[in-house]
Amino acid sequence: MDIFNHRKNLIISRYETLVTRPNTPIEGNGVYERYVNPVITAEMVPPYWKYDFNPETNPYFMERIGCNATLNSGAIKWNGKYVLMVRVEGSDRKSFFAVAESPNGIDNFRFWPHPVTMPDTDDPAVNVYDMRLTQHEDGWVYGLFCVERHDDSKPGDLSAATAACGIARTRDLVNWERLPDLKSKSQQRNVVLHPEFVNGKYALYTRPQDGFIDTGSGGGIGWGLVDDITNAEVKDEIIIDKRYYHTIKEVKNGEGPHPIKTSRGWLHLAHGVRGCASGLRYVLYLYMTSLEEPWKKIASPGGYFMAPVGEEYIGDVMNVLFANGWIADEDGKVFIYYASSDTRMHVATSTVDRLVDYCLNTPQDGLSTSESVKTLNELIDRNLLIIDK
Ligand code: BGC
Ligand code: BMA
Repeated sequence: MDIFNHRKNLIISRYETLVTRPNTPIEGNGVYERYVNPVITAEMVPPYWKYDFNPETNPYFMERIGCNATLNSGAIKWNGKYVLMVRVEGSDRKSFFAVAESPNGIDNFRFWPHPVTMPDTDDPAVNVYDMRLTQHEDGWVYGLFCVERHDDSKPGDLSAATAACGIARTRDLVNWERLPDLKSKSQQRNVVLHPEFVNGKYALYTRPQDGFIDTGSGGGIGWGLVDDITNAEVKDEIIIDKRYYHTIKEVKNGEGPHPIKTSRGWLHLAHGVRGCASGLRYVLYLYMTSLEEPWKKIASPGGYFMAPVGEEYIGDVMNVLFANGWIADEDGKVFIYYASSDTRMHVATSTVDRLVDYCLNTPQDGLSTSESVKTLNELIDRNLLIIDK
């Protein structure tokens, strides 16, 4: 067989093996189950996105367009399928959005034929990433994402950037209407649209920041109301989940996907960041807010919910778990889609009941060693009474 056909068959069969391999859960701490395989990797992007399939123009069947990573994905249940809005990053460092769907949420994810063509505003972005999908009660599906541009006020600095929240909406996940970027007093990343109107207004989880990387002196996860989503402006922001010294969210935190409505309150998934000698460490945590007043925190389990393990530590940006998508099924099962080290997508599963139990019964962070030891001793003492009998 000639090189072209030999390589073409090899690449297609490797791809098919990867996308059809079954995934199995790993019994863990009881709060959630991880899975043996990642759900989407750069190798699972269709070969016809990477290779020129014409033997005349690509006799060696060489890759023409490289894919670097598949990460931080939004998620939605769509026509009975589990659908991810994947952040695909090319080998040129540009991210774009592409839809991948699975019949069961844990394996057999396949990309739709084309990536999303996201319209620009009149101030085009250099890079877009990390879309949160919200099926809003107004009938639209919204995608909110980070829009990154060079900071032209610093012409000599090629790393100077600004971050803003891009807003677009769709009825089919294919054709998108781009709305103006969010106007607010500061730069923004990790902005998320709440699925319901609150006092007749659109409600946003925000993350005000002083600079492109620094969240600055203020801070944490914010909340603001918007009158008109087609010209969105947050005038007043309050902080609903603060950062604290010597916690998993000392340096930054940000809302993940929009919260899940439960009978006990809104269940939130977020990321927390701390600095260490090897850079920033990103972990996931949960919290809950009141059903009636989603800006009021009612549960704040201490510590992280998930942190990297094994190969999750390794990738483009080491020591990072990041999640901006989850799906709650009608039967209460929850699919948590998280990326490891800005490289690949994974799933973890749990249930609304277990996650709410986790939030309401995990001790809070007492903010000091003494408090942590006190909390630990209380559990040990209660257990020893039972175990000794
Ligand atoms: C990267 C993001 C990152 C951000 C802040 C962007 O250029 O694409 O992944 O979160 O910088 O570090
Ligand atoms: C950011 C996020 C993500 C990324 C993370 C780690 O601030 O918005 O895009 O996963 O940093 O690089």
